[in-house]
Amino acid sequence: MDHINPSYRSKSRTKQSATDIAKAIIEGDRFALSQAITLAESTELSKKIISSEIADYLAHQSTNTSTRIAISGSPGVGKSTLIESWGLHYANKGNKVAVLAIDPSSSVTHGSILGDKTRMEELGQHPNAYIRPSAAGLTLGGVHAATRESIRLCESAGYNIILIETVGVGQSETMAAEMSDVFVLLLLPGAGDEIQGIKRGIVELADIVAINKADEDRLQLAIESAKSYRNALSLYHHPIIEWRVPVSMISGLQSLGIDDLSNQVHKFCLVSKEKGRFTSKRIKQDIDWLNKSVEQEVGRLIYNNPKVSDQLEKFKNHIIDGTRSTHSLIHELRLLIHQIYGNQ
Ligand SMILES: Nc1nc2c(ncn2[C@@H]2O[C@H](COP(=O)(O)OP(=O)(O)OP(=O)(O)O)[C@@H](O)[C@H]2O)c(=O)[nH]1
Ligand SMILES: [Mg+2]
Repeated sequence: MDHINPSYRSKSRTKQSATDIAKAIIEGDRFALSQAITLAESTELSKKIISSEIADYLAHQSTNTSTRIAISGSPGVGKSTLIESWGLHYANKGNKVAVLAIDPSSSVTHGSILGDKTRMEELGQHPNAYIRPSAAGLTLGGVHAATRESIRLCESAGYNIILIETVGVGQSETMAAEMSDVFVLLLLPGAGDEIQGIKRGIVELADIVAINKADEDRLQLAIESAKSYRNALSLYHHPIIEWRVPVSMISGLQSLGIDDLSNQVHKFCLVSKEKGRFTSKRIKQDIDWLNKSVEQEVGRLIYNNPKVSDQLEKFKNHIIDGTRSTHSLIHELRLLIHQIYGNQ
């Protein structure tokens, strides 16, 4: 069960300092962990400040040897069902498993992993597991930032297996790749041209491919698709030259092939560590994120500048009535921005 930190629990919410919350997280208090994730998801300035203080406190404290695994694939491919059986597999071996979702659609659907929790019923009750529903109402950048911070917070709380489910197609896969150590792509048994249904770029993100639902009457089809995916992937070079992307067959529903999948993740991390890529990839991910955040923030500031936004509105009308070329409008806008912020 959770540890209860008396100094943390005895204080009312408003009196809890960032240090109280951070200490409670380290002691394994799930409530404090959830509270810190909620703070990380907040757009309120005062909450952002507390969230940053917690993060800073934990940055000095946390020593972890976690594995961040992204699980991706088309809607309905069986990601949540796999996370239930894979998560249980890890949790039963004594690992602490955290499940997070990257859900850019959550502002519309209000957190679809909540629905998925029903597919993770047993895992949700396991003492070694923590499932965090996706936050609703965040912007794309907000989802990215909150998920990254949630990963860190879970690791500080001692979770060493982080399973990240991508929800929806497109943006969430890229985001997951930008914050995971291993990217697992799930595909369905089907003809070789199934690969066309998945964006080529997404296949190229994969470190491990698994043909899911390889059970019952789909088994034969799965064997054939595994073969054709292996052929297709043999033409492609993984960023780690020594790594050949494995294609395995699994069934999340019947817990088949889960050992094999865990072994592949383990092997991939070993190779990645041997090549010195594991840590350097995490550092690169953090630096890329820092750069991206600056771009977003600068963009937002410029966009919200009344001189720019007024001009932008006028320019939109020029596009609607067809009186000016977009090319020249962009040029004029660029000049205006340089005029306001200095031409460097
Ligand atoms: N036969 C079979 N069915 C499966 C398997 N895994 C999942 N399913 C079924 O496929 C459907 C979708 O499963 P989910 O786990 O919700 O799939 P998902 O990828 O998380 O779906 P989204 O979150 O909506 O993108 C459910 O009806 C599952 O019972 C499997 O290994 N074998
Ligand atoms: Mg799901």
